Amino acid sequence: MALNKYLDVSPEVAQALAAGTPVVALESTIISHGMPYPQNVETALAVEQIIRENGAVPATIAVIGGRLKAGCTQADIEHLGKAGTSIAKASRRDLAMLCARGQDGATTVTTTMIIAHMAGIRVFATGGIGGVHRGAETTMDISADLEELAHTPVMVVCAGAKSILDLGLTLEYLETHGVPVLGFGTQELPAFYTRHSGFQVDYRVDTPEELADVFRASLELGFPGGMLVANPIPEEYSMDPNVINAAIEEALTQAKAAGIHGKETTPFLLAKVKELTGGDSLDSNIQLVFNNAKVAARTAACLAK
Ligand code: PSU
Ligand code: MN
Repeated sequence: MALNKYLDVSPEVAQALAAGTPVVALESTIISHGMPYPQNVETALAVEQIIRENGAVPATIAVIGGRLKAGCTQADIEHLGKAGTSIAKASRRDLAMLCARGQDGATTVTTTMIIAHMAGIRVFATGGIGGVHRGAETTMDISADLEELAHTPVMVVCAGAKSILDLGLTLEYLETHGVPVLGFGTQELPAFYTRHSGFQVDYRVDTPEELADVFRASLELGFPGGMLVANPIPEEYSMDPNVINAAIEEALTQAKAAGIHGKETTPFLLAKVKELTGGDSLDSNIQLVFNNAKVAARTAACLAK
């Protein structure tokens, strides 16, 4: 297969793809912008290990020196983790610039999907996706992640979306753009730190086998888009909704007062929520990513059969 001129697939990932071994993509904005050092690096490496334990090969995705990496080395992950927010947060519109200039970029859900698809990777695990922001009816702040889900055939396993977003409008947008939203073991959209949002998803699916069957059917139908799997945080790690919602409200107020906009909004809100809840939200965040990695690896394994 002729791969893209800017793409580097790591030897291990290339070998797995050639052999039909399951592979799971992982994003890197969660490393650079989503968590502090050194927990970000520890978590990224632990997630790779969980994917291996569940029968798949991990492919952490990033842009390094203008090269689209499908399969980062441990040194790449440490670099992304240490550099943190000094690395560009790379969405679809940033990729050409980073490639042309030979620069580094941390990939969001959007660009991780793009690069995974270029490499031939079907399943991707993360924490949370971007969505329609609260107040989007005037700010028009809608994450490019939703558009990418409509256009790129990769299954994204997340823990739902944080209520820094308007979850109802996010679901409406996904419906309009033809993106199936599957609840894993639930009919309710989970709200990242908590298992409940009050919003219903399209379908409840209870096993990785069934997730693989639905995604295979979508590919066989020739649909260009992806699929969103919403996997609730395990009960024992979920947060008190009152605590987390109060932190989110306060973070939104501070973002507005500080005039934060554009690509800074999501990292600002995530950092504030973390600050306001002490270490608790970080612990929950790490655990839900582990949980998503497990489901993604098992689904990739079923898809590879
Ligand atoms: N939501 C989270 N954690 C994250 C992100 C979102 O709970 O780390 C990151 C992901 O990389 C996602 C990006 O793709 O933020 C969305 O940014 P924006 O809202 O600017 O599209
Ligand atoms: Mn935005």
